[in-house]
Amino acid sequence: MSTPDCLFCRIVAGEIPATVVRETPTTLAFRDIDPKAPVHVLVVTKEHYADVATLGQGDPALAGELLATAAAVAGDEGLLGDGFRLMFNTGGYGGQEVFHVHAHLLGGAPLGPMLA
Ligand code: DGP
Repeated sequence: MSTPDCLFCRIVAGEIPATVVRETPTTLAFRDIDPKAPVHVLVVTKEHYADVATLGQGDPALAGELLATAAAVAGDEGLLGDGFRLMFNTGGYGGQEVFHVHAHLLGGAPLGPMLA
């Protein structure tokens, strides 16, 4: 089910343009509008879940489909050899700004340690 005032639901619905790099029946991958790495793709479920905790508990199979899409995009973008980062900002302390579950797929250059 989609949520009308959710930004990523509107991207999934095609109401807001995005550079889509992969689509499956249940997931969508598109480039981040403000990339933090040479490759920065967001992978979302088409169905609205607020965050990865809600998704993981509510529909673990769908969470797996999101991961499969992220892995496929990593392959498409040539990231499997050198590696990449896949992360879910979750909630206020996690720095989440858009409350529709999304994985950040980052790569294309050394990213450094996550927690320095
Ligand atoms: P987060 O802090 O994890 O909720 O990250 C939200 C990301 O969404 C952030 O990296 C910027 C990206 N973003 C925000 N608005 C848009 C948009 O309209 N289009 C696209 N493609 N990305 C967006």
